[in-house]
Amino acid sequence: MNPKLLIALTTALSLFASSDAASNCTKTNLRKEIRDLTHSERAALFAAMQSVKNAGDWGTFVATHMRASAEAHNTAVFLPWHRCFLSKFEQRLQQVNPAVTIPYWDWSIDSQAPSKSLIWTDDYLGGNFVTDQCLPSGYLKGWKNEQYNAGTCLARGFTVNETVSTFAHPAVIYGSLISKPTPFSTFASGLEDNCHNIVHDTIGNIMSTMASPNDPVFYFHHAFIDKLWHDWQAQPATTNVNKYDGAAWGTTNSVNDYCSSGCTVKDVLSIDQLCVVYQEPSAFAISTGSIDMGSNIDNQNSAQNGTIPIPTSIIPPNPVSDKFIQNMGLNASSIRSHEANFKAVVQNLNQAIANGTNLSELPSIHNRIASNAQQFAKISSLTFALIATTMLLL
Ligand SMILES: [Cu+2]
Repeated sequence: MNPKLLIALTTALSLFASSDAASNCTKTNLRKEIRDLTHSERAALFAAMQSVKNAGDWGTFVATHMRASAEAHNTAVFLPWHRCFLSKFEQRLQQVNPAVTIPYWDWSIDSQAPSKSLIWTDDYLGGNFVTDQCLPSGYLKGWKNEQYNAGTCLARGFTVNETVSTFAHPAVIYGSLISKPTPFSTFASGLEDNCHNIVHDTIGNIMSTMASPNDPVFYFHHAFIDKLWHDWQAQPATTNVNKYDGAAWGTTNSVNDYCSSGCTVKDVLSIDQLCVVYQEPSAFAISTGSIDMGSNIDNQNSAQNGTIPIPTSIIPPNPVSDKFIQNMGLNASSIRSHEANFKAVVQNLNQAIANGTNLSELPSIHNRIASNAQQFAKISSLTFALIATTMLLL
């Protein structure tokens, strides 16, 4: 390659990288919505996962999570423990392929009909929520569980419950959870109980146990939970990034708390410390979902997934099953009261919709679209800088 071109490329790329993660990062772990990975990025991701599995290390992560059952759930360290866990797992994938990062699954895009998501196809995670048979095709073909029910098929149980619950709608997540000024523990316990649990419970099978990291969707789900924490931390005009407390669980906590996933809380409070950057979902990713995001996207929805109903009002998630609460050793009364509050928030929102508020007019959705536009502008300015520098040097 022409050395001048190389310098131009390096300059432009370093300008781009330095605008994102913390300045002491040698590389940025850009985490994208899973539907925004290219075909070759997906192939590289699942190849790295297969390699970690073949090397015998997959089960080590499952075991770490199982040991942390009481420590890392329904406690103040829930969010930092899992942020650290994801980072360690990402580092393990990067030992196989340094270019791989963990994508997140923005299940709020699919919230009104999660079993119809594009991610349950062979290009992504495969499906098999009809039987308990091993996945017959796709990247995870024939995968077996480790550490718990070891040797049984990796399977999902959507239809076991007959009624597939909805997940939290983005208008509710962004409008009522992310943008509300609350103590950390109020936010974190609401996020865990109202948004996080039902995804595990609804997907079912191994995902509704503490051995859930057996299913790669665990990592994509938790990356989204981690992104939502970051979204809350990044709210303008707040100091949310430094917030951490245990009041909601009646415990005294400090940022010196240690997480058995391998980090001290203060070392993971900001995703900058892990050199992670979350990219907002593209219009394409949003268009594949089952939420009401405005007429253009509704039309794309109908074209792509004729069977997905577009709601005229938001359907709140079902309460998680008693079995799930038992399996996970959780606190039923705390969960039930969070669920009741959340249902009331959804009912208020539905009332607003009935009174003429268009879902696409909600501030949350505008924010996300504006944020996509900003990213586009950033990438455009990178392209411009690249072209300009190249032309100067040639
Ligand atoms: Cu967990």
